[in-house]
Amino acid sequence: MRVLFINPPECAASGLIDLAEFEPLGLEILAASLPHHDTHLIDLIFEEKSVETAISEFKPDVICMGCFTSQVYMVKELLRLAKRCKPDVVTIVGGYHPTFMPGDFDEPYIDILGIGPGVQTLVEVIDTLEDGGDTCTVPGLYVRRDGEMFRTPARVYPKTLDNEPFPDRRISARYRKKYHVFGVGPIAVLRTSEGCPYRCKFCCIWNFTGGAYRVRSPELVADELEQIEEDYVYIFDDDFLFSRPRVQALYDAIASRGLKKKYWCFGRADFICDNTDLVEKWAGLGMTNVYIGMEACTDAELDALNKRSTVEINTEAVQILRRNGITPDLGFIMRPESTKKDFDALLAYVKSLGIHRDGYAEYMSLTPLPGTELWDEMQDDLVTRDFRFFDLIYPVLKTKMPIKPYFRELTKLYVRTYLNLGLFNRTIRGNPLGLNPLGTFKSVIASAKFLWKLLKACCMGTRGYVPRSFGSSRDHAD
Ligand code: B12
Ligand code: SF4
Repeated sequence: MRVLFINPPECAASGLIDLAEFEPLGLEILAASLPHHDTHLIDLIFEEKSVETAISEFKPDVICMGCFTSQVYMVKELLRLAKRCKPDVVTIVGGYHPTFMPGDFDEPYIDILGIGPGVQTLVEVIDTLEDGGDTCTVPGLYVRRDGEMFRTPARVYPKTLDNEPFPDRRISARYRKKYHVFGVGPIAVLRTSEGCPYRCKFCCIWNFTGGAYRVRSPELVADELEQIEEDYVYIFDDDFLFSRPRVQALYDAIASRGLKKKYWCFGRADFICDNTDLVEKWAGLGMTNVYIGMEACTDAELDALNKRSTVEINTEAVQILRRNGITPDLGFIMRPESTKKDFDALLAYVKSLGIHRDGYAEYMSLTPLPGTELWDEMQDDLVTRDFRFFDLIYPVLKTKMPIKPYFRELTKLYVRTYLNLGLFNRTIRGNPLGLNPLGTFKSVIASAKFLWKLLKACCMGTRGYVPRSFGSSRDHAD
């Protein structure tokens, strides 16, 4: 069968996509699982092609899209156009939003929803379609039948990722030189595990895999790395630094092959503090950046988020990374009840860490994404259900401070610690050989545009934050 994968363009209100542009790893893995079919990718982040043109060129039997929460309207619109243009094409959508909010896709132009991790599910769906069988027999789906969405039995997943194929990076070949993070690239992405053993209240990742944490064997990870041409590799595991024996085994497998690459990853502070020897080893192997979800600057807030870390541990982890020449990338979450005092305390904390000199920090507003514990708890506190605003920066929960002063404090955090001339400096100093000129240009412009958006929001509230492309369709007022 001819299967067209479409990666949607920028959808979130923050408009930050140019800051970091990655290969659509999920779609590449799905394409790799269909070796006996014709597969093709259109990445609308880089191409302004219409769905109609893509369909007339590739003539697909099936169109597949993944969907985060912020992408839901865009993905639906693209599938609506696809069905109008080719009524017999089978439209399938999977990923986070369909898994947690299947009702949002109950539309005549959507035929099938994939629930949870998609490899085995998609293989069975495509084979069934080819054989003219009934997709209602395939586990892990919602299938449109007689105008209703029919839920098939839940899927049982294998215990490891070892039988999943390596991503088919040929489908993204024509975009690969463009992939970058903050201008560093070309960068590839790699996934060695799926899911997370922790249970943070604001995170939907562990729920997406039904609580499971599945890993790929270190030797297979090294095999995949050997096939990656790029010098930079972002390890997309939700929590790469989790199990000491595994991080050691991955180090051994990669080091023994003599692979010379620069790595970025996500990791927890407690692991870094408990395993300084491994941090040192990975720094020697080429680890240049580690993103830590710091979340807060008080233990009480960390406890409330079920983060299972402390300020002392978080602070020490940043120092350990720095001692090993690794750039700390930090994420913080502002609560809706935050006051000016809380913003000031966070600013003082981040400055004490020296992030304004040689790291990155992002400040998010607590967002109850579908699939999180918060989503169930905080329905009454939402000020909007327009999912384009669920970009983790816009405060979708009722804030204690009025919206304009809230934005002023948020902007101050960004300006004082990140969105300043030091950004350019840090990009160059951190990765002198890997600079991707176009990526650097795009990320600097994206940062400037984001700063402008924040400044407008400080003066105009929500109106200043809304991109022009949204029209007047937002459902909430300041
Ligand atoms: C890399 C990344 C990005 C990249 C995008 C990379 C890309 N090209 O896809 C960037 C930086 C641009 C990004 C941006 C955002 N992201 Co992001 N991102 C991630 C991250 C860390 C990894 C994604 C990934 O590649 N995973 C690995 C691949 C293999 O998994 P996958 O794509 O999900 O695919 C699997 C399944 O979902 C499923 N599947 C996917 N598509 C399909 C299609 C079909 C037909 C089927 C059957 C199955 C299926 O099968 C695949 C294989 O198992 C995830 C965390 C995570 N664990 O996923 C967050 C995550 C997806 N992001 C998230 C969010 C909130 C955002 C932002 C809104 C804000 C932000 N600050 O990050 C923006 C929105 C962007 C937009 N355009 O609207 C949330 C989404 C939650 C939700 N409910 O939607 C996540 C889960 C992080 C989190 N902890 O909450 N992100
Ligand atoms: S926030 Fe990080 S540590 Fe917490 S559950 Fe999500 S991926 Fe795991």
